[in-house]
Formats: sequence, C-alpha cells, structure tokens
Amino acid sequence: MGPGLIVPPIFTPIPSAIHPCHVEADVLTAAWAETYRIGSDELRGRLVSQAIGTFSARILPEGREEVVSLLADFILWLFGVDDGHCEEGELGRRPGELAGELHRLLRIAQNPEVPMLGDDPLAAGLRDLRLRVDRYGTPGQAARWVDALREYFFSVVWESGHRSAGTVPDLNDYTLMRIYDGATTVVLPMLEMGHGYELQPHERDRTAVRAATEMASFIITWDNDIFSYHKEKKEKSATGYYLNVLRVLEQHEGMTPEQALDVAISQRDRVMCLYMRLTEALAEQGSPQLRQYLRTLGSFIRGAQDWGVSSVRYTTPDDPASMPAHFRDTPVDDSEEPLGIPAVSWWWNLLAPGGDAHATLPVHRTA
Ligand code: 3E9
Ligand code: MG
Ligand code: MG
Ligand code: MG
Ligand code: MG
Ligand code: MG
Repeated sequence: MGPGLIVPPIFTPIPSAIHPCHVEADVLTAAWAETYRIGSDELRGRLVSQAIGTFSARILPEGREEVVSLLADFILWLFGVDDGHCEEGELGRRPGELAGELHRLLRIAQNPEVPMLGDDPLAAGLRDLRLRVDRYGTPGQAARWVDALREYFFSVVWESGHRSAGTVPDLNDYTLMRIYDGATTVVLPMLEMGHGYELQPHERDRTAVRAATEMASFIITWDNDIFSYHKEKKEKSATGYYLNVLRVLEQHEGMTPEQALDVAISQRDRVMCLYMRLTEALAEQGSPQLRQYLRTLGSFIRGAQDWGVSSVRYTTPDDPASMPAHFRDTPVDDSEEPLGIPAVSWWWNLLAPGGDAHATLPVHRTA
C-alpha cells in the first residue's frame, strides 16, 4: 500500500507499566483461544500472535494475575466478535441478524446454563468468562458486565447499519458510537475485579466520574483510530468498508488523511488535558476505591497506547505501518475550549464554577 500515513509521537502524561506475568499471559491466552476454538482457524492464528495477554498485563500492571488472564481472554473473545462477526463476517452487513445473534450471546452471559448455542465456540468461551467473572467479581459487577456488553452490542449493530449501507456517520454520531463500539466500557468491571474492590454507585454514577470514564473511552478509541488506520485502510480491499475518525473527517470535512490525522490528534490532546485536570480534582475528593479506579483507568489509556504502537495487529510487519518510536510529554494542542461535538461538549462544563467536579460528595463509605 506504499509508505502511507506517518504517525508522529503522541502525547501521554501517564507512565508506562506492565505486570510481570505478561509473557505467561500471552501463552495462557493463546491456549484459551485454542481450547474454546475462538474464531476461524485463520482469525485465531492471527489473534494469538497479537500479544493480547501483554495488553491485559499493561491494563492491570499491579492487578491480580488471575484477572489479568481473565481480561486477556475476554479481549481476545471481543476480537472474535468484533473481527469475526462484525468487521470480517457476513453478519456485520446484516444488522437485524447481528442483533439476534448478539442477543443470544447476551443470554449466555446472563445465564450460562441455558441450553442455547450448544456448538458455538464464542458461546462456550463466554460461558467460561462468566464463571470467572462470578469467581473474581461481585454480583453487581457481573450484572454491570452484562449491561456493558449490551451497550457494546447495541453500538456495533448501529455500526453495521452504516457498513451495510456503505455510509460514514458524521462526527457527532461517530463520537457517540465510538464511546461504546471500541468495547472500552465492557472492560471497566474487570478493572475493579483486578484489584478486588467495588466502586460504589454514588461515586461511579456521579456525572463527573462517568464523564472521566467517557473521556478515557474517547482517548483510547481515538488513539486506536490513529494507530489502526494503516491496518483498517488495508482491510478495506478485503472487506469493502472501514470506519475510524480519520475517515469521518475525510468524508465530512473534505480533509486529506494528513489533515485528518492532525485534527484527530488535536482532539485527543484536548480531551487528554481535560481528563488529567478532571481526574486530579476527582481524586482529591474521592474514596480510596475511586482513586484506585482512576489509577487503573490511566493504565488502561497508557496500556492501549503501548500495545497499539507495538502489537503486530497494527504494525503489520508484512506491510509496515509507520508508528512512532516514543511518546511525547506535551500536547500539540492544549486549548481548554470545548470540542465542537455536541454529544460531549458538556464535558468542559464540569470544571467550570458550579460544575459537577466541584460538588461535595456524600459521606464516603469505607468498605
Ligand atoms: C476496538 O475497535 C474493538 C474492540 C473489540 C477491541 C477490544 C479491545 C478492548 C476491549 C480494549 C479497548 C481497546 C481498543 C479500542 C484498542 P476497532 O477499531 O475495531 O479495533 P481494531 O483493533 O480493529 O482497530
Ligand atoms: Mg509478552
Ligand atoms: Mg470494530
Ligand atoms: Mg476492528
Ligand atoms: Mg426471534
Ligand atoms: Mg481500529
């Protein structure tokens, strides 16, 4: 495909870290994928080479080893759905049928004992994941995991509507879709399980905390769009379709790929600056559980960056992507002005006088 787009060093203020079990995590996840026969033989062969255990070890650098392994298997499973069904499979162009299949899988996640999808590898893998979620999480965390799967599934059905029609959503719709279809929210309950605590609803559901979580999803998925652009554009010749923020900006704003890359970097830099200010304010007021949650959210962002520039999933050695060799410690764009994206521009109100980031919390429980 030629030299393609040159991705410059990206701003990150979050330090790099990795769990010492990362090598074993890669081995265990490859074995799990074989045991459950996740994806076609061809897809599975690719997935087990992509250092997904290492990715998980970066998300939970100080977490419980069993949960590093659980999260790795779950991410591999998610790619079994996202690559196997949605982006490369037949169902990805049939939103109605995709919705049906994803609902059936959701039933397995909720009630692993139901006699459904008896010979479906993704269902078998999901049964195992649910049993381990029950082992390492609380009933509330298991329920939120199922709910988060539903919101992820809902968004990939929306995405498949665009894929089947060959259309590209506008920036506002894309932003809203991407908060969910990057599968970031399904990972959140496992961030808690990794450290054996439960974030209480009065903190988790507070507007400013939800906003911080959404900002993390934005940063992770914008970074993914930047790092996966080479892979995704290449895949277009096989699948006929691809979608990321660069394509949205090219299509709707008439930008060249280089201009779209600059704008996407500027957008994620501005959200990263806001995220840092907001999470600092929240950590000052929050419980020990909230502070742990925010630290792990940071590891999720940084882990996705470190993995994104290094995994063969994105570097594609046969036709190498031009990835940055390091990250930068200052933003290209440090503007405190809201992005002109209505679905998320309210994030910038939280730190303004009277915004939710300054609200006094009710008395903390110290469980
Ligand atoms: C990401 O979007 C799709 C998810 C299913 C990836 C699984 C990863 C996670 C749950 C952690 C979040 C990490 C990210 C978003 C890298 P997309 O663009 O289809 O991913 P791709 O790898 O194909 O670029
Ligand atoms: Mg490794
Ligand atoms: Mg996808
Ligand atoms: Mg993809
Ligand atoms: Mg039916
Ligand atoms: Mg991508």
